[in-house]
Amino acid sequence: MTRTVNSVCSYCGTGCGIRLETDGQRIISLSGNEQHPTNQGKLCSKGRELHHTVRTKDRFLRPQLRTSLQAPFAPVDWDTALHHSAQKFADIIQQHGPDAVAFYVSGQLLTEDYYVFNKLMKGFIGSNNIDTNSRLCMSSAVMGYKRAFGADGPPTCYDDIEKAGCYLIAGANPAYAHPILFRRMEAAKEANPDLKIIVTDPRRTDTCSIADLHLALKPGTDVPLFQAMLNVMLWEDLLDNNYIEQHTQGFDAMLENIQSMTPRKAADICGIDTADIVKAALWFAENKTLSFWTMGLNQSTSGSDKNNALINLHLATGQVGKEGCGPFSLTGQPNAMGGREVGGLANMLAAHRDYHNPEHRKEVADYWGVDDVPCKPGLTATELFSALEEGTVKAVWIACTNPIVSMPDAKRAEAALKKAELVVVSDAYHPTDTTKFAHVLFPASGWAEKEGTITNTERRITHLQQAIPKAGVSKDDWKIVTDFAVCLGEKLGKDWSQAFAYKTAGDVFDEHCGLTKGVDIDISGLSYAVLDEYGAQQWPFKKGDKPNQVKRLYTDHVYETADKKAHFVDVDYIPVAEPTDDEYPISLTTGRIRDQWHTMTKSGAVPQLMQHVSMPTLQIHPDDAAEYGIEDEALVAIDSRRGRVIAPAQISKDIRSGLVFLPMHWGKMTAQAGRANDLIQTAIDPHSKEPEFKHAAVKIQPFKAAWHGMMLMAGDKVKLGREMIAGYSYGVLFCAGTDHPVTSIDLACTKTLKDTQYKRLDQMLEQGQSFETLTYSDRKHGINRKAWLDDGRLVAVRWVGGDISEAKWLRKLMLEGRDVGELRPYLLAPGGPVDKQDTKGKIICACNNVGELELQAAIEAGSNTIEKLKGCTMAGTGCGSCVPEMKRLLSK
Ligand SMILES: Nc1nc2c(c(=O)[nH]1)N[C@H]1C(S)=C(S)[C@@H](COP(=O)(O)OP(=O)(O)OC[C@H]3O[C@@H](n4cnc5c(=O)[nH]c(N)nc54)[C@H](O)[C@@H]3O)O[C@H]1N2
Ligand SMILES: Nc1nc2c(c(=O)[nH]1)N[C@H]1C(S)=C(S)[C@@H](COP(=O)(O)OP(=O)(O)OC[C@H]3O[C@@H](n4cnc5c(=O)[nH]c(N)nc54)[C@H](O)[C@@H]3O)O[C@H]1N2
Ligand code: SF4
Ligand SMILES: [Mo]
Repeated sequence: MTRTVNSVCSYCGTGCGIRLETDGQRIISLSGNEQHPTNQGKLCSKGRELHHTVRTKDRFLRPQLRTSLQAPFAPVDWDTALHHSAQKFADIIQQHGPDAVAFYVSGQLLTEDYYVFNKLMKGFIGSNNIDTNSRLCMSSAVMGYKRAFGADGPPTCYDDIEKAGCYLIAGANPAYAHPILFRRMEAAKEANPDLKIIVTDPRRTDTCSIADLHLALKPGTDVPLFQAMLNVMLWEDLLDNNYIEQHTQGFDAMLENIQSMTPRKAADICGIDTADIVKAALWFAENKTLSFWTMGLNQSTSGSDKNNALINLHLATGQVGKEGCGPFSLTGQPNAMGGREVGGLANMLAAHRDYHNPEHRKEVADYWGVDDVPCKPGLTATELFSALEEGTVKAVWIACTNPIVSMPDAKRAEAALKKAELVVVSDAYHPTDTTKFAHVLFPASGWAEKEGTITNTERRITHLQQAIPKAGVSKDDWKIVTDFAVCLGEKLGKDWSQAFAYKTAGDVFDEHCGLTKGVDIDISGLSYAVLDEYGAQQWPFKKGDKPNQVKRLYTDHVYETADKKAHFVDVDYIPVAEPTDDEYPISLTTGRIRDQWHTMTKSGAVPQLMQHVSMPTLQIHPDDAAEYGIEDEALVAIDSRRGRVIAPAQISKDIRSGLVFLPMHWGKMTAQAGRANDLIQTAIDPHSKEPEFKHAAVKIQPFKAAWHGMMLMAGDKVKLGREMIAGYSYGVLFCAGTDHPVTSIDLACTKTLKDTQYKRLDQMLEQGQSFETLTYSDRKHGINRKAWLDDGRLVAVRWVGGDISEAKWLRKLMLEGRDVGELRPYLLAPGGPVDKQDTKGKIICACNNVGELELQAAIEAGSNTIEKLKGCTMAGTGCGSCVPEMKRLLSK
């Protein structure tokens, strides 16, 4: 007996609908939901593999407790774990007050989870010390919207994609970060070749494959660019003066700043052509323009100002609240929007209300049945970690986020957690880089195991149904909070059981909906029943509203500000916080790759997703590589004032000279020396408190390794589990994973390995099994190679010393899984057999396992269009995420 349930992809903010077929125990199949308006059945490479992340070896099943960070964890029952942590929280609150404790939560929690965390901290513990990883992500966009419209309301919808005449994609790489939305943009461009597409990004990303104009500006210079564009529009008389007069405020006050930013001056600051700025301005003003942006604008010490400088362009041209245009901030996490709605940030109250407004506080307090809610802002993410380091906050509960990888200046984040008296972590996986710093661990039920709602980028709320039983004794996050709340109340001599008496996630949702009554996000007309009957719905959805009634906000041009007008914000150009100098002459930026999700606790367990990019590589321009003596694929040491990362170079003209790029995904557990946030500083935007992840000053030099090696492993036979990789403390271990089902690990070290260390590595890999082994060693040249064979098939290879690229053919051999037969003598010898060439090359299409070399061969043989290339190689016929890269190969 199988049944089908509705769910949503738990990766990006696009919010693709998913259908899961289940037999009640397992997920039997996963597919895109054809009925869901967001994706109409499509899924990207990550979404398609989501079911492979639910029952991995490191799924976290039982609560764990320890008294000190040195002690090992011991499994305990829920009561023990809850009472222990509640007692500690209560002691600290009684001794030091409610501001000595904090919650650090996540835009990946479901709205129901988020709501109860927020209610417990703000309404019952009595502090605003709850912040979320959305601080690292969306907070500048929230600030931008609030300053312009008086509320955090993204006014647009996905249907505008087909109705626009121009896109401005600013500091965003949707080809990687929002693939299904990008598919829709690609299709719109194909259907309407007149559609103008402008991309602003210091790197030529795959998103540029559909661009008519790419402005490769210097990091952090977006404000002057937008100001100069407005200046051009003003000069060319392209502004909507009626709109400005009737519906906005603050235009005149910013004129001086705008008029002094000439295109030439901006071109100088941004490092781009004057003519391109003029072109972008004309396209923007002469067409219906939809602007998309994400972290290239938000993650900056001038993030809020970048947001408002962009929104100013929309206000000046009257392009808000109308079809086919408007400012459209893309949310990163699946429920970043839901978190904003429940007010899960330290400077918000619940349901879009303000903590400094006494009326708002009273409304919320009355609804929750408490005397008051706090009027003092809470600590934001980086402030919270500083307070932990200083000792003013003594206990923290971290839920659904992995800050030891994702916070700027990661070593400081480690120091902060080490200092805390109590660190509670609730996660669906263990170990993670953060659980290593915890005293108490709560196992959370994961995606597909729980029910709830999330809100996507276009304000659309989808109901996720539970598909499979909860892993181990894990509980839904909202349930963990509820149980903890009752327990904490008891310890404080209070009865909170009525306030947290929810039996189901639906009870929480109904309460949340009730609290939104009368505010801009009013969803008092929603319930699970409505969502199940009519499908996912956008907010607002008032009592009495019809399904699909509201698509866009501010269509009446009445805003949520006190004067009901939209506000221009006069901003100044503020350069990056840590300018490059003689000692640290290179600018570092960080971001995402196509097939990994954040700190890799989920996507890192899926071999297919390791194929596209398997290591944290440093993207660097050929001129810089030449200047610093760095060769392609050779190891580079990247140093900032805070730390060092070692990564292989990937020389590419797609990045500006003077700038290097590192992916954000790898932490200590996945790459000992590859954690990008060891380099990033904690400088924040003064308004949004969002960190400057997109720039740090660094220096680079070739890394001299005593040896450099590679481990290849066939996934199912032998494995260095994540735990073992973490335990593998000698040398620099880059990364685990790659060619399915073969896993590879890149090793490098400044010291030569001792025989005992090799032995330990071998034991970890063999795990008591016996294999046929072959060895080849040449001490003089630091060569130490070993191959493991099972029934004649290659299952693992250690390749240390000599030319590492020579080991690549072994990957292929392993992948084929055939008897090595007559190749046996050549396996480890220098030179190898003659026909060892890799015929695939780097995997481009993860769905159909098609490599770069195969695509090149097909192009040379006459497949000169995307359609022909698809037909002959099958690449690009799965999720389509690799089509931009195929186009790039074609254009080469
Ligand atoms: N595959 C994948 N997709 C994801 C995620 C993931 O982990 N993996 N995470 C999700 C989340 S939470 C988020 S927030 C989004 C983020 O989505 P994006 O913001 O699109 O992704 P990033 O790679 O962080 O950054 C985008 C681009 O900003 C550019 N940039 C850097 N500095 C500047 C600057 O000063 N100005 C401008 N104009 N551009 C600049 C970078 O070169 C980079 O290409 O992705 C979501 N989707
Ligand atoms: N250098 C650099 N750093 C960055 C960024 C950058 O661009 N550059 N981007 C920033 C941005 S935009 C973001 S959003 C953050 C993301 O950073 P994080 O939030 O730290 O990254 P995730 O890996 O998504 O962490 C989610 C955690 O929740 C766990 N989890 C999964 N499902 C559940 C569940 O149902 N319940 C619970 N309780 N836990 C669960 C996962 O195992 C994982 O440990 O990183 C930020 N850091
Ligand atoms: S675009 Fe991909 S990662 Fe984002 S929600 Fe859709 S399937 Fe998931
Ligand atoms: Mo994010």
